[in-house]
Amino acid sequence: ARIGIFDSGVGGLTVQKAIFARLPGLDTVYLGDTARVPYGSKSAEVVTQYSLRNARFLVAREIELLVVACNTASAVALPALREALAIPVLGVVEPGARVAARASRTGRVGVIGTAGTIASGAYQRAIAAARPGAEVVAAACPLFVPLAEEGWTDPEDEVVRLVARRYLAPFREAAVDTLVLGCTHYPLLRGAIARELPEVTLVDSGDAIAAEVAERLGAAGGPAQHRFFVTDTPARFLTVAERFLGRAVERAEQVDI
Ligand code: DGN
Repeated sequence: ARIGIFDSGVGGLTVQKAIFARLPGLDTVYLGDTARVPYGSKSAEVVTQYSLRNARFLVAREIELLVVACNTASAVALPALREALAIPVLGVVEPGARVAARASRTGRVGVIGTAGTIASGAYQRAIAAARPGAEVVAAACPLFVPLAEEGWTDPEDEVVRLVARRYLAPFREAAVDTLVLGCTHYPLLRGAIARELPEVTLVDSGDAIAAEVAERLGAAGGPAQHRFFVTDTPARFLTVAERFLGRAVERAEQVDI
């Protein structure tokens, strides 16, 4: 089986990493829209337009399932993608919300993401639907994205600690017991987030969607083929990829979509 994965850039490789871990024999085609990143600060209309383009590119590569790895795109573009495509489309929001709803003991659940993801209210609605009566606290943490790409993720680093403390203070005050990492980049900052919220269960939405893909497709026979496409020149993507994917990406093809 072959699936398509798209993201606004390199971040979706954390989702791909989670899919690799569960389904090592699955063929994947990854598209990072590196020419148009970031999506997190753009309007829902424009993110939807970019998402449709990404999806059409991948569908032409004979995929049987589309994974929207980008939380921002999942939050705003899923209905349009499902309407436009004839194959199943999975986004990260619903799986992440369901895992969090199940994991929480108190029903006080936090979610962090880009400005676009949080403003859409998609996680807040999905958590409330999965757990009626849940109290959801949400905050955008946009500076986590450049920190992760820059490789500033060490929980002991002074800058990382200050940024994390400032963003995560509302969750401490609200005494959430579960926090959804609702952005592709945040798993890299897991240690720093855990340092600020030591008692809180952290839910990786990438891991949650990987579990759902595994459930749908079952184990695939290897050896798997992986192809990577980007919309900017590949140099920066290739440099940053290993930190997100946990293994080097040797080749990515630039495409104009
Ligand atoms: N991939 C985006 C997300 O998960 O929301 C983060 C990067 C961005 O576009 N700002």
